[in-house]
Amino acid sequence: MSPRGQLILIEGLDRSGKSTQSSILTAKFSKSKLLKFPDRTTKIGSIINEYLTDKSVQLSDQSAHLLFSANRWELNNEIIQLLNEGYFIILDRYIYSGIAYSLAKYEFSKRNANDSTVTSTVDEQIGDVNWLIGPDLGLPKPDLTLFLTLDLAELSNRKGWGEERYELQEFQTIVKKSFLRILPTDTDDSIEIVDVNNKNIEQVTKLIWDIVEKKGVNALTENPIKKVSI
Ligand code: 2DT
Ligand code: MG
Repeated sequence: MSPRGQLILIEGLDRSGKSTQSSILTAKFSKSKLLKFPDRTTKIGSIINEYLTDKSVQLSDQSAHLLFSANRWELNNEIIQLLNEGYFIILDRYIYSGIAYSLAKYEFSKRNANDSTVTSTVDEQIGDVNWLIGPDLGLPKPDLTLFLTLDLAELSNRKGWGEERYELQEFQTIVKKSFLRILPTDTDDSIEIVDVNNKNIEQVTKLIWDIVEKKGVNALTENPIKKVSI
């Protein structure tokens, strides 16, 4: 088989600049494609879009979680095919957003649960990382994952904030903690944390490109496509 393109994931909090950086990174490769998750243009993506933009839409946390994963599976074959055709694929969010946001919902509802209620409405699966990763097992694993992080104070000043479900300061604080808890940076050297505090777009672009070069994900590879596993 001829060498394949590489799969690069940019994760981060809302408004951390990940969409901007994903586009810039995509343009650095002559043969590349940017995929954004959730992909709101698919069948399942349209349900997710309704759920995110209309707070009256009711879905159990488990169903929402599974829909986000199913939305990735909708693109599975396309991702594999493009990589094998030599495309570099840049992902704007993917599996770690899936786990971190669901986990954050669990922490958030636990924190806000009224102590006087007899039964908790918190769904235990949503607090269980093993359950959360389950539906994503077997998806193509990124060759490199960059997690863009910044202080919550800086984040809340950025524009476009607060329009969708999840865009609450308190919730984002928990999302950040969840990401830092689930990203296996100690054991998995394909995952890097990028601190974007007090950095402009060009500076972050340079930081990202330096890592991409250092990790050798800027060139075609003979390595087989990895799969998400535990
Ligand atoms: P954007 O603001 O990037 O469009 O994301 N999310 C995303 C999940 O809860 N689970 C997932 O698997 C993914 C990919 C993060 C919209 C929101 O969807 C959340 C923010
Ligand atoms: Mg958003």
